Order: sequence, then structure tokens, then C-alpha cells
Amino acid sequence: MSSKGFIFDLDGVIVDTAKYHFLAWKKIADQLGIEFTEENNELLKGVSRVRSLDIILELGRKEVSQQDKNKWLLQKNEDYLSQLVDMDSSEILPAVFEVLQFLKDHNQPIALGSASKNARPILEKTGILSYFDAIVDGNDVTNAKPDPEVFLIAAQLLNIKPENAIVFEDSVAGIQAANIAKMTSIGIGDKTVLHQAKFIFKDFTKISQEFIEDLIKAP
Ligand code: B16
Ligand code: MG
Repeated sequence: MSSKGFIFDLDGVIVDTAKYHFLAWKKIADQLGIEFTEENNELLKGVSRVRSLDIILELGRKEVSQQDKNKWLLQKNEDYLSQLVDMDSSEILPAVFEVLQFLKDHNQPIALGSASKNARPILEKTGILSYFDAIVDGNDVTNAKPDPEVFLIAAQLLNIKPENAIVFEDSVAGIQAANIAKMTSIGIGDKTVLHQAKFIFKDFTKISQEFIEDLIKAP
């Protein structure tokens, strides 16, 4: 048995912040006169803030100056953060806390690997910051998923080999990043969307303790 490490994406895996991102982006899109639907919002999952704005502008076939982009990016983040003010542990997705606790009880190293620049305050507000031995977020990386940078840094900080890392991800780009890094990818969500993942579960309630034990024990 070689020592394993578990890397969690944040949005869509630990908490469902996609709905808050959507509301904030929708306000920007409305002001820009761009139609932006919940279906369009799928394109922004796991994608950086800067790239998200570019995708919305592409949807509306609009071009704006860099100065205006900076203004929209600031407004989006202020709006998003204002929605997180009252966030607490009730926002943690079902069975995530139990899995984190199970891993801690089995002395498994845990890291966060997220594109979000707001990851730390979210972990703090939901009361699970202390479960993480390493946090790698949008402030630490230069290349966005599917580039494996975020997960490779996380594995390095956990002091484990990439092939011994297990990644929980809800986005296609994140699954691809984990696969490129030769990590074990576990998709959380729709199996038709996340078909490139090694294992796929609708959510954490579908993951048994035996399954996690087997991951820990795998050679
Ligand atoms: P922020 P993840 C990603 O987080 C979100 O999925 C994505 O929708 C968001 O645009 C991105 O974080 C950046 O977030 O504006 O907070 O820096 O899924 O990689 O945890
Ligand atoms: Mg995600």
C-alpha cells in the first residue's frame, strides 16, 4: 500500500456556489444586454473569473475595453461575495462532511484544488477549513483546468506522488486535469457529462465507506 492523498474541488463538490455565481453573472449580462441562461452557466463551471467574463462576451458577440472588463469583474465579485455573507455549514453538500471526517479518522491527507479565488473564506464560513492539510486555489495557479497545475501543486504539498492522488471533481475540465496528471479521477454529477472520469457518482451520498477504504488500500 502506498500513501494516498485526497484532493477536493470546491464549487459543485463541497458547496453549490454555482447558483450564486449565476445570479451575479446574470446581472452583468443583463447590463451588457446579453442573454444568459442557466444552461449557458454550465460553460462557466470550473472556469476562472476572467475566462467566465470572456465566455459571456463571446455568447453576446460583444467586445469591451480592458478597463470595462476590470469594472465588470470587480462588480461580479462584489455581488457574489455579498451573497456569501450568511453562508454557514448548512451549505455543505450532502455527505461531504462525513467523507471528510472518515478520511481524517483514517489519517488521510486532504487538499483543496479549486479555480476560485474565494476558496478560503468559503471553507472558513462553512467550518471545514481545519480539515485541509493544503489549499491550492485560483490565487496560486497560472494555468486553468484542464491544465493539471492546481492538482499537481496540491499533490506536492501533500507530499504524495500524483498517481497516488484521488480527485473529486464536478467539471469536465477538472476531470481532464486529473487524468492528465495521472491521478484517480472521481466525477461528482451527471455520468453522461463526466464520462471521462474513472469513477462517477451522482453525489457523495452514493459513495460508500468500503469504496473509500478500497481507494486507501489500493496498491
Ligand atoms: P471566483 P471550482 C470555480 O470553482 C467555479 O466552478 C467557477 O464557476 C468560478 O468561475 C471559478 O471557481 C472562479 O471563482 O470568481 O470565486 O474566483 O469549481 O474550481 O472550485
Ligand atoms: Mg467545480
